[in-house]
Amino acid sequence: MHFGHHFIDLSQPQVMGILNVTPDSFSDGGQHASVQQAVNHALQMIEDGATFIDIGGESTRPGAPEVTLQEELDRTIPVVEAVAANSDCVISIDTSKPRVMTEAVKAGAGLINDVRALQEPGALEAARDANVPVCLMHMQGQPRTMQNNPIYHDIVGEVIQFLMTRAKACEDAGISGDKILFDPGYGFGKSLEHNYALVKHLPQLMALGYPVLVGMSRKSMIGNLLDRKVDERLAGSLCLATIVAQMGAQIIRVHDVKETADALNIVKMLNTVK
Ligand code: 7PJ
Repeated sequence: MHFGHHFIDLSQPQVMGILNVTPDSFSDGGQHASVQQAVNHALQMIEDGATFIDIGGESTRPGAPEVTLQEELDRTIPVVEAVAANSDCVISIDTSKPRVMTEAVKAGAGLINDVRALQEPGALEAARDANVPVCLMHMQGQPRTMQNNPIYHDIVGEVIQFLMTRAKACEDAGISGDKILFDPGYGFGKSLEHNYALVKHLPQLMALGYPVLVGMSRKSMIGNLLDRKVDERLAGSLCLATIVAQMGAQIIRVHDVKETADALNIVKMLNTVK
């Protein structure tokens, strides 16, 4: 699949490293220091085996405050520019705001990753004009309140229905089907059982024919099941990454790139050995 000027072979699972550029993710050193810190982190993740670097300036954790357009531009664009200038990875911009999509792609991003699946006004048009692939993610509700008693009649069917509807909206807006990825949105308005049903039945989502991106790294679906704090979720994260890679998921979005790359290299070996 083409991501801007990069071609990435999605027949083997790829690692996407998470680069948060929210203020709480940096020690206080001002704008330049934080950009340099972000670039160093990105370069380390690339060395560790990341093909994609996902840059996000809006925290979508349950209860996180909203961020203004200017703030999000100020956080993300200098980092996109600096990572693009210093590396050869595919930069993904994690945003729902059309202006951020446009500016990030101008600055070198090759993928738009939108947890709101291009539902914000102007987002479909911005993504079409940016002419890079888009990852459409399922979410029930809004980040602030999405974990308050999420309800589904048929979790897998409803997620599939939503993503197919958004893919149709994309194609109607002029975004071709070969530029679309799907993501079931683990942790976004889902109970523990909903999340694990979406792991178990991921092959149903894969069968729709769009490449699948998944993000489960360090999430509550691990912490709540195993009673582990955020910094104790590596084993659970690797287990889930391995399971979905074995099912054929194409892109795995993680914090712990080196460890995940090891796990995925074992899956790749099993995919290739005679
Ligand atoms: C996801 C994401 C995810 C995609 C976040 C966190 C929350 N984008 N952005 N999929 N999660 N596509 O990493 O804990 O699961 S932010």
